[in-house]
This record gives sequence, structure tokens and C-alpha cells, in this order.
Amino acid sequence: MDTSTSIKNLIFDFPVMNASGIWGATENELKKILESKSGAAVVKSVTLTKRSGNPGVRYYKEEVGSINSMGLPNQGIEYYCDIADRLNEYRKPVILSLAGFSQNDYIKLVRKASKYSFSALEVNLSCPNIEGKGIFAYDFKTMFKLLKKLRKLTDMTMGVKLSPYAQRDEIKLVAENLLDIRIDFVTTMNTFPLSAFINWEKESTRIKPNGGIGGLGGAAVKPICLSQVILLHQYSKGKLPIIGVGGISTASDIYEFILAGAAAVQLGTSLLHNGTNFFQTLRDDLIKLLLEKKVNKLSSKIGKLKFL
Ligand code: RRO
Repeated sequence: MDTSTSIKNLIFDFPVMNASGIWGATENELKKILESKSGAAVVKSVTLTKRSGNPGVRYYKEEVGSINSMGLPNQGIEYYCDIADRLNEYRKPVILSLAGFSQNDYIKLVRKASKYSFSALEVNLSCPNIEGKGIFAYDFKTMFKLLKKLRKLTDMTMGVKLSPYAQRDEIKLVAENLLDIRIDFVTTMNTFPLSAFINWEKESTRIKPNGGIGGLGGAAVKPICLSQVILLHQYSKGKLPIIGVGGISTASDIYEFILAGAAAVQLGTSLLHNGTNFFQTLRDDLIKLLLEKKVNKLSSKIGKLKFL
């Protein structure tokens, strides 16, 4: 049974990893992921300097999904560069997620990170929780201009983490431009911005920052995310590798994302609530599913969705 897939130099023995922000803000957490059956580790989006994130209750989950307004808590780029060699000892891809507040921030982050032994960079242009700042992934002109600049700075494998889009034309534009710019992969999708849960008994919001409004993840976003993967795969003619993330919590979810066109997937909400042993559970379940379906090679199913 071959569950491996790859994106350039990133070889995933099992193409399931943590989503940025779910575990992975400290060396201990990253080591826990690398010691588990995960196929790779993704570092929490890092900024130029250390941040404690937004104050107050900043994460809430119900059956249907989770919302967060973490506000980018992380140790700052220097910390992750210092531990890069130690993380590499696990011989699994280590992907560094980068988040800036300006174009200049991203330039500085890429310049710095490219001197260290990370396997790839995931440029996060879609954080929904920075009040007063627009989301780069929705400002197409600026996003493409910035990515062109970043691409010139390094030969490292470089992906982009996107927001969800609601129009086909937008996804087409993004797919075509990212191919032109020679971006190596996309991670889709970040949490859905502008989401809220309300506590009707207390008559209050469920999280504190930004008026109770944050990014929606978990089960609720899975159908949105599947359409992003299907369309990015189609509009790039299968040439833009995709990492799918949004509401994945079972082996059949993983299989659906592979059929839609993902080469790998990430776990957010489900990992947070099940812990790193969940990678082993999903791996065992996926192997069972593939045996039942008589699929010998998972990668042979990437993008093989049938249309009715
Ligand atoms: O830290 C966050 O508030 C956060 C980030 Br950077 C992100 O990209 N997506 C998200 O849902 N939360």
C-alpha cells in the first residue's frame, strides 16, 4: 500500500499534516508533531517579532465548527530559525508559515527564512484576524505583485495560503497568476473570515477579540474548501499542487480531498481536539479504506473526481 505523495522536494510518506496554528508554535509542540505519524510539520505563522496574540477568549468550538481570533501568537522568526536544524533531524518536511503586516514584512521574513534549512515556505496571505488590515488574498493586484517580489528572493519551495473565494473568476485568476509567478503550491483554505457564534443564554459573543468575530474552521467549511480544491485543480490544469485544509476529520474526508485534486491535506480543528495520536488513527483508517477500494497507490487518485 503506497500512501505517499509529493510536491517538489516535499515527500510525504503519509500526506496529512497539521494546519499552521494547530500545534507548532513552540519547539516542543513541533517535535510532538514530528514524532507522530504526521507526514510533515507546519510551523505556526511567524511574524518578524514575538507576539502574544489577541487577549481574552479567542477560540470556541461547537459541533458545526470552530471560530478563532488568535491574533498570530508566535515566538518571532528568530526563534524558529534557531531550531530549524533540530527539527530537520526527524527527516520529514518542515514547512514554515510566514505572516506579515506589510509587504516589507514579508520580504524581510522570506530573506531571513531562506537562509535556514526549512523544506518549504507557506506564505500566509489570508489571516482573517488582524483588525484594521485588509486580507492580501482578496487584493489580487497587491497579492500578485508581492508574490512576484518574494519569488525573486529565493529558490526555496514556496506556497501560498489562500482565503476562500466565492466566485469562479476569482479562482481562475488566482490559479493562472500563481502558475505564471511560479508559486510551487497553494494551501486552501484559511478559515472563513467574518464568522461569529453567539451565546444566547448570556446574550454575548463567544470570543472576545474584534467584536466576537473571527475565522470559521472545522466541519462547516468542508464543502467550501472542496470547491476551492476542485476549481483550483481545474483552472491550473492540474499543474498547481494543492494542499487542502478545511473540516477534515476522517479517512474518507482525506480521500475526498485527494479526488478533488489535493496532493496533501492539513488538519486544523480536528487535530486540536484529538491530539497528535490522531495521525496514527487516520493513517490506519485510510489504509483500510484504500484496501477496501483496492487502490494500491493513493497518488493515482489525485484529481480523479468523477462529474455526474
Ligand atoms: O493567528 C490567527 O489568528 C490566525 C491566523 Br495567523 C490564520 O491564518 N488563520 C486563522 O484562522 N487564525
